[in-house]
Amino acid sequence: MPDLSRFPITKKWPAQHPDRIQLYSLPTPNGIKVSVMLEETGLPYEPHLVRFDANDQSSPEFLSLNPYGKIPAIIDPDGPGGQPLPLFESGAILIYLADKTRQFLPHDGAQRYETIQWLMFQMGGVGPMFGQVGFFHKFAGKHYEDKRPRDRYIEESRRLLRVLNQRLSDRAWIMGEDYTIADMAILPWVRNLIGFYEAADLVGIGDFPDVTRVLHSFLARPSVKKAVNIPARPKAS
Ligand SMILES: N[C@@H](CCC(=O)N[C@@H](CS)C(=O)NCC(=O)O)C(=O)O
Repeated sequence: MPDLSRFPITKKWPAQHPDRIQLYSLPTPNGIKVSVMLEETGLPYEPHLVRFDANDQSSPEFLSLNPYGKIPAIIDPDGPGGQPLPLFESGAILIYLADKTRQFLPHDGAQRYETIQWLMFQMGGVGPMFGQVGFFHKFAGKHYEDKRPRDRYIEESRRLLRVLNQRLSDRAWIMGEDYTIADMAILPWVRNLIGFYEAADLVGIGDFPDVTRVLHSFLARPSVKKAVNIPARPKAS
């Protein structure tokens, strides 16, 4: 049985199954990406809930794994060379799990880099811009009198949606017939923009029908249906 005791995070979130991938997360768009990948690949894993309402992400134990204090993060007890591998940043985790399982990312050739290109489009564009729409529309920023920052992020988000809509206009998934980690990274953010952030009208989602078509295909997948609630949030009392 692997010994994970050298990772301080296991003091706060003990591993019941140290032979499984340890997932530290919450079902936010970045968290869901990794839960979807774990469900799709069938890798055995143990989810641990990181509660933002308790500021768990800023605890010394969590920061020992990700000094940036953001979910998701993992420890794979069976990493390269059979040694435990701690990893944060959802894009890096997706590439790692894809390489480990040889699923959802071509192993070599041009298609590999094209898939990574779209993954980076999400990491550098979709996530940060949609996230700012959330801040200025739904959270603290909605009280700001000056609407120019909000409008800037709406415009940037529309620009990203335009690119996605064009890409998807003649494709089932971002990479065509093959469902990949690029879809797993991008679609949870579209779901969040029009769902939790309630920004569908604001960004004019009706202008991007191919994005919503592919979002529905994604949400219909059994693994996705399950993953959007992993790790389970505590029941409201
Ligand atoms: N680039 C990071 C971003 C992760 C991220 O922003 N996570 C958010 C939840 S979606 C978070 O942990 N926020 C808590 C905080 O900022 O304190 C990744 O993709 O993993």
